[in-house]
Amino acid sequence: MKIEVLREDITTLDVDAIVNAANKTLRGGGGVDGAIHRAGGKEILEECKKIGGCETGEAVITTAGKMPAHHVIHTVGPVWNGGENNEDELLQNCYKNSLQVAVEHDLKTIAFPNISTGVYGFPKERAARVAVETVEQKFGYKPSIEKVFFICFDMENYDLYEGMIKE
Ligand code: AR6
Repeated sequence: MKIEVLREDITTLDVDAIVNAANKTLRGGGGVDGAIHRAGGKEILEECKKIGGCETGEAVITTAGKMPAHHVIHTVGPVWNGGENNEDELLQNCYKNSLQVAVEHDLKTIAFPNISTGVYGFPKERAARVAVETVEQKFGYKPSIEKVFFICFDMENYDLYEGMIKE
């Protein structure tokens, strides 16, 4: 079971599942959510509509449509609100519940974007720490996952994750 940090557009990856930093409506949006819906096509939105919505910290799975990945796991990150409003725990839940969904579907490879660090304003270093710690802990219990990719779109996140993984 390995962790790899990549600086890529998540929509191009050929993995079992890419994770989407969605919103509660699951109807698409900007950032990585917009990129995923654009690249995957309308099938994703159709499945999302059937699911209905998703609470913060929870995760649901759909097809990846036209993208090389096989599935999209949609999770809803917390909106940063000063740091004393359960943001860390909710972000942790995003990673835990996405991994849980992957395991339930017997998926081996999963790629995460830097959830909540764009529009939702979560400080990048703190978010990276939560992401890495959560995934590393979870590894011990989840043998069916072989590889987790942290996909960093900007150089700041890439450097943060590279540093933490080396630790
Ligand atoms: N591949 C990988 N990462 C990306 C890509 C991409 N193609 N595009 C952006 N990122 P954000 P959030 C990075 O804002 O903060 C949406 O409107 C980006 O650089 O996409 O969780 C939803 O509908 C950043 O590091 O998600 C919600 O309303 C990271 O993805 C809201 O934004 C997350 O930034 C969610 O906000």
